Parts: sequence; C-alpha cells; structure tokens
Amino acid sequence: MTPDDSACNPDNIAEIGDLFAIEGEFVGGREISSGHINRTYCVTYRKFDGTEERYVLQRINNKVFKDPYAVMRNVEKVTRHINWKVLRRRKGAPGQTLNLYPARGGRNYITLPDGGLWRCYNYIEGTHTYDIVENTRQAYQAGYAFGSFQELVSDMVPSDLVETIPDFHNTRKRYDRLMEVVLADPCGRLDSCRHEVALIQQREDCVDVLLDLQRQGILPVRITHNDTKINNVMLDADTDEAVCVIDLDTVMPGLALYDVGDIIRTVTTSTAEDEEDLSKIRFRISMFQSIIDGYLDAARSFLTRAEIDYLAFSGKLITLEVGIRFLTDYLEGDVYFKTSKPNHNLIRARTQLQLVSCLEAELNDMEKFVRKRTAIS
Ligand code: GN1
Ligand code: MG
Repeated sequence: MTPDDSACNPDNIAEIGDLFAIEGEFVGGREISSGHINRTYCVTYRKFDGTEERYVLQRINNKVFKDPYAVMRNVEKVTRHINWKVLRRRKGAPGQTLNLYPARGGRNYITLPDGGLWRCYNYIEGTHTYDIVENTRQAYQAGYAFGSFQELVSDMVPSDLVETIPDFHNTRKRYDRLMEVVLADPCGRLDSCRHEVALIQQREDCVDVLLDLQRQGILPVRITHNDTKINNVMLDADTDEAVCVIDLDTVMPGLALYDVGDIIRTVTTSTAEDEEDLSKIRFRISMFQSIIDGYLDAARSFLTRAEIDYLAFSGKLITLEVGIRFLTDYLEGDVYFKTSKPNHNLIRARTQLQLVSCLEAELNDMEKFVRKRTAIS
C-alpha cells in the first residue's frame, strides 16, 4: 500500500536505468523499502571490463514534493558543494559522497510519460544502515555524521535553496493541522484514537517553544538536513564509522535542533518506529549521551549557547511532531506515508507518543548531561 503507487514497478526498472549515463549492461535490481516517501531501487550494471557497479534509482514522490524540479535543483547544489568540500579537504583521497548521474536530455533526472520524475545516484559501497542502533559507538557516529553534515553545508548561501516542503518542522502548524483534521474526521477514524489526540493536546505548550525563540532571533536559521533518522546515515560495514548521510530532499533552511531532535528520536529508542507492544519501548540514556558527544565533536565550533540549552528538549519536540504527523495521516486516510498494514500510521503514532513520555521522564538527566559536557571551565 502506498499513496504514490502510479506506474513504477521493478519490471521497467532496467528501461529507466538505461536512460541514465551508466556504463554497461543491466544485471538486476531490487527495491529498497525502508523510506516512507519515495520509491527506491538498487540496480546493478556489468561494465565493459566485466566488473559490476551498483546505483540507486529513485522516483520522487510528487504528492509529497509538490515541486520535484525544485527538489532536484537543491539536491544538485548540495551534492556538488559537498563533493567539492570533501575533495578539497581530503586532498585527493576518494571519499564517498552522493552524486547524481546525467540523464538523457541533458538533465540529471528524467520525466516519464506518467509524470514520474526519476534520478540516479551512486550506491555508497562498503556501508550499511541501522533501523535500531545496537551500541553507543553507532550512536556517536550518528550524532557526528549529522553534525558534520551541518558543518559541510554551513557555507552554502541559504537563499540558493528552495524550501521543498514549506513549514516542514513548523510544530505549531503541524499541531493546528491535526486539530482541524480531528474536527473534520474525514474517514470516521477519530473514535479509535481519542486517547492519542488527548495525549497530544496535553503537550500543546511544547509546540511554540523553539518557534518563539527563532522569532526572537535567539535561535539562528541554518541550512539543515531535516530528515535525520538513523537509517539515513551510511556507516562503514567493517568499522561502523560514518561515511555519509543520504536523503537530501529536505535540505533547506531550518533549525539545527530539528536535526538533533530526529537523531534522538530514532537512536535512543529500543524498538522499531512501529513497535506495537508499547511496554517494550525504552529510552536509552547511554545512546543519548553518545549522540551528544558525537554531535558536539562535529558542531561545537558553530553552535550557540541557546542551541546547546535546547538539545535535550529537541528530542521530545521532534518525537511529538512525528507522532502528530502520523496521527494526522491516519485520520486523513493514509495519504502521505507509505503503509504496509492496517492502522499502520496509528501504530506509529502510538509508538512515538510512548517515546515522548519516556523522554519526558528523563529530560532532567538529559539536560544535566548536556550542561556537564558543555560547562565553561
Ligand atoms: C519520512 O522518507 P523517510 O522515511 O526518510 C518523512 C520524515 C519523517 C519520517 C518518519 C519528506 O522520511 O519527515 O520523519 O518519514 N519524510 C518526509 O519515519 O516527509
Ligand atoms: Mg526522507
């Protein structure tokens, strides 16, 4: 089940691959199903010298990204900038970065007759991703990877990038939208989630905290990733060191804290995002501590004191935000996130809300840890 099922299936994936400047013959392809938005395939080509190379073909979900051409312009700028910066820094060592392949027609994407927009990236070899982090070393690397990413894009010109999804992390607007959908109840699902709506309403005061600080000029707007879930970090398959971050469709101006919040949401939890047994959901403070250590090691040079003061809170806020978004989509009839079972969005929302209450219980200890790590000596 997916809200974006129109005309893309593995049968024609070879034809799509052949529209890009890829050397050799198509060998095979498989879908990568971990993302909730785009359709993604890993394809293998045999080059003329007999060796094989892998690529990622992706169809941009144009219901979610209303202007997919703007997404492509952003991604092109960001990948080129990162490529340049990594090459300059490593002085020739071939660091792996995400890069777009040219397509027929002179662009870096193709548009199919059904309106689908496809692009092709290099596959980041020798790496893997996690949905649930296993140890604090991986948690450190996740924090470090996104802190480094923020540093890498820090010298891009913010006005060069389009806001690909306006108000993406505007937590007030996300909250208000949920309340509108609750009132309208377009699919008659409200009775099955009144408890979850109430849990969110009890936390309404959180949604304005960072927005108010931004309005007052206390929190700076930076270029940020905006989709920092753990499976968007590629870690070295042998050493678990961060190699690069992927999923650049929402790289745009935002608050650094939104990135940190989503790392905290996806790394500190002990279960999958859609765990149905709420008693299994635990917040792991050791993971939080390692995220903060990794993130600060990469980002301390540019963070302001106000940003540091809200690091712990950002985890609770973004977990609440994602819970709000899943519940909104459930009430609207599953039109945004891909789902693979009945009530999937409701299940995901419940998991997020359980994690919010775990985060609340530990907020003091989390803040204490951040203060200790950042005390001015
Ligand atoms: C979506 O595509 P994916 O799975 O990386 C979503 C994120 C949510 C996430 C929840 C463009 O990310 O904002 O946090 O699902 N991306 C978009 O798992 O809405
Ligand atoms: Mg994404």
